[in-house]
Amino acid sequence: PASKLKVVVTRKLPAPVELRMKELFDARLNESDRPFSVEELAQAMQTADVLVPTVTDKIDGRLMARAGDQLRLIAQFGAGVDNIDVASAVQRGITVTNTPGVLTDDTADVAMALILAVPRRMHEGVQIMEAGKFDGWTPTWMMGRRLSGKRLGIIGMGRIGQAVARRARAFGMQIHYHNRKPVSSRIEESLEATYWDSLDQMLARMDIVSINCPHTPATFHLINARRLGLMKPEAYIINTARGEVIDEAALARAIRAGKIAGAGLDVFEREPAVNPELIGLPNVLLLPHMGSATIEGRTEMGEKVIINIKTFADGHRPPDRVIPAIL
Ligand code: 8YV
Repeated sequence: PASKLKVVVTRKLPAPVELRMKELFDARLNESDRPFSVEELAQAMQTADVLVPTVTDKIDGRLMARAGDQLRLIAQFGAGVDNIDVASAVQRGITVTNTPGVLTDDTADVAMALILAVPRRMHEGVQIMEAGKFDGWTPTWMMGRRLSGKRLGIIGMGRIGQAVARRARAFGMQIHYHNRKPVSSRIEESLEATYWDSLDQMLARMDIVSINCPHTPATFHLINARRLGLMKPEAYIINTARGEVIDEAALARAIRAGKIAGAGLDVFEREPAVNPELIGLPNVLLLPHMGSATIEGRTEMGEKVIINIKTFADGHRPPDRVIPAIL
């Protein structure tokens, strides 16, 4: 029964989630604010029936090889599961679940905030005000770029990509997208979205590019120096997905060389490290991986983790099982 399951949670979660976990399971919670070390993770995998990791826990093949036979479920607190070697988990008969859906709107809001803020030079404006450097309005003061009528190219048209598209349409943008395959014609029509089979061709024509795909072997450094070179010099790039999708060093070089106009980034290749070449630029707005950071979202993510664990413990297929083939 669910009540006896030993559930190890690697990070501090919202209090109501932790409370519920303690009621339902033999829950071992992380009281500290720091992540588990590799050894602590390994130990958790050797003793827990269920592991609840987050994006900051790298559960690779080596760690997976040290898992005990009792470990049956890895219930990720998060939508992206690129920190987990899902294929080797499944090979070992370990089910992996995630928490999609409940963070869609929050993450799309942050993407839209960056889409609004970067071309309109918002954070440069904030810096000017905070430095007391507003010397008065002039007709050419702080001119940015208009959004309406511009082309937004979304890479990855899943739940979050579509939510970004809906928001951008309300601001008068034209929606274009690249995906492994086109979305249904119903969705395409409702968004009046144009599908590009060729990412290269799409990139060359977009005013803003938003990354909304998962990080997989196929999307690692999808945006590299060559592809940045295809973009218009007036174009901006926004990333609220995973840092690894962009070659961060190449992005910094492209921005500094004026090959693209700027970037809004919520995620980084080697978090929490940020390429120093990206810091301090007026046309680069950086956020500390806060796309899903709302009280509501993080609580609902925890509730989803609990539902996945309970369903699994009751002998049923958990609602958010991750299937490696579709990654
Ligand atoms: C979380 C995320 O902050 O869900 C994801 O994939 O990136 C964010 O919502 C974090 O990853 C939770 O593990």
